[in-house]
Amino acid sequence: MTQWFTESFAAEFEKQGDQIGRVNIAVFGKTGVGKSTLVNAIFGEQVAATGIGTPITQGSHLYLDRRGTLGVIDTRGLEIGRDDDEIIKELTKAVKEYRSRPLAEQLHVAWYCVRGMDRRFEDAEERFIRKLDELGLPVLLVLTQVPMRDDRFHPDAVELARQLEARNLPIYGGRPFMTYAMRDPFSGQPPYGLIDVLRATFHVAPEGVQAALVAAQQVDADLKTSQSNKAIAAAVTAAAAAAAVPIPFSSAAMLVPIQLTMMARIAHLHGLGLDKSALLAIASTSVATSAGRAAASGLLKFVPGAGSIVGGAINASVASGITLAMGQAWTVVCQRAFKGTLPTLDGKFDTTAIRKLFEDEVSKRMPRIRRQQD
Ligand SMILES: Nc1nc2c(ncn2[C@@H]2O[C@H](COP(=O)(O)OP(=O)(O)OP(=O)(O)O)[C@@H](O)[C@H]2O)c(=O)[nH]1
Ligand SMILES: [Mg+2]
Repeated sequence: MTQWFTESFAAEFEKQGDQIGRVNIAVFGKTGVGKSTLVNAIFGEQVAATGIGTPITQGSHLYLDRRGTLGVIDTRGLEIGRDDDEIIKELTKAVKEYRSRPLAEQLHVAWYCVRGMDRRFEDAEERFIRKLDELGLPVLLVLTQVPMRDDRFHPDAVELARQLEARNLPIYGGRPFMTYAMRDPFSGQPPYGLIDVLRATFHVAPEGVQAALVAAQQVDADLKTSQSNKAIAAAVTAAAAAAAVPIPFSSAAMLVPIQLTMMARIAHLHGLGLDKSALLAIASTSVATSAGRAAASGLLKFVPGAGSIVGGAINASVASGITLAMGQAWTVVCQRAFKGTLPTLDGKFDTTAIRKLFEDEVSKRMPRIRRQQD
């Protein structure tokens, strides 16, 4: 049973990974402004600092670093304000070349970074931003390393932002985002503004790569929940449809692939790898202790309360109700995995406690379903 489950989950996990694809973000700005620091703060991995990556087109100074659902495009060896023609030439070539490729291969969003305390912004930078816009890339302008105190941004950064706004640049929102990406141990300045940059990026990214962005980012747990709710809604609809079809065998079994898809997708959205996801899914749905039971009897059997009401055929509202409860309970488990707050025992996941957590979350949502069945 565990093996069947693990294999099915792994297959579905891979499929969902392919479907989620990748979001590709191009990051520009002068050297040392904090591009890599910003990327790392939002995506949590040492993506931009690694220095590995491949030229995005032959002989190009534009490099693509790929990590799962995220691609970051960075310039190396060229500088804005000095080598603009070269960068723009390479970028134009890349954008054109990439346009005919699948969505996950295209460039989706550009961030242009300026250090907030640099009191100047060059015309060459403005030309560069306008060029990005002409190439069809949505542009976010980010002011980096902006000190903040008593809810006020540093006046010099405010002044720079005002000047930038007056340039009427083709940027999202018409104004820059104020950010501080990494705590400064000396001043104690905490990071801020990252969620705003992320949400704006989500807003301008093509719909087809939004899930990839949600999966890759590490700063906005709520965005992971809301995107998970979409996966749950799709599963609920599919479950109702499956239960509504009169078939000669248990409708409950029909729900298994639907729920596996849902669980795999939600795990991806929380950035959990296959090993961790499969382990948590097994712990949650108790399949590990139910060896010998036929797979066809469905995951529902392993959900407390559900087994008793699922004799065989189930109606559409029960099917959707249980799928909803499972999806929401699984989201709670994934949220806690993402935040690192799942119960552990001797440094490992406490599977008994995790099962109890999942079951409690399902039970909370079950009374309504039981009543509908009566
Ligand atoms: N405390 C703090 N330091 C920062 C922040 N942003 C950048 N820095 C520091 O500024 C320096 C340059 O940051 P990077 O992120 O490497 O800058 P970059 O734009 O990627 O630079 P290049 O890759 O050379 O183009 C590093 O020492 C960072 O630690 C920040 O938000 N807070
Ligand atoms: Mg860098």
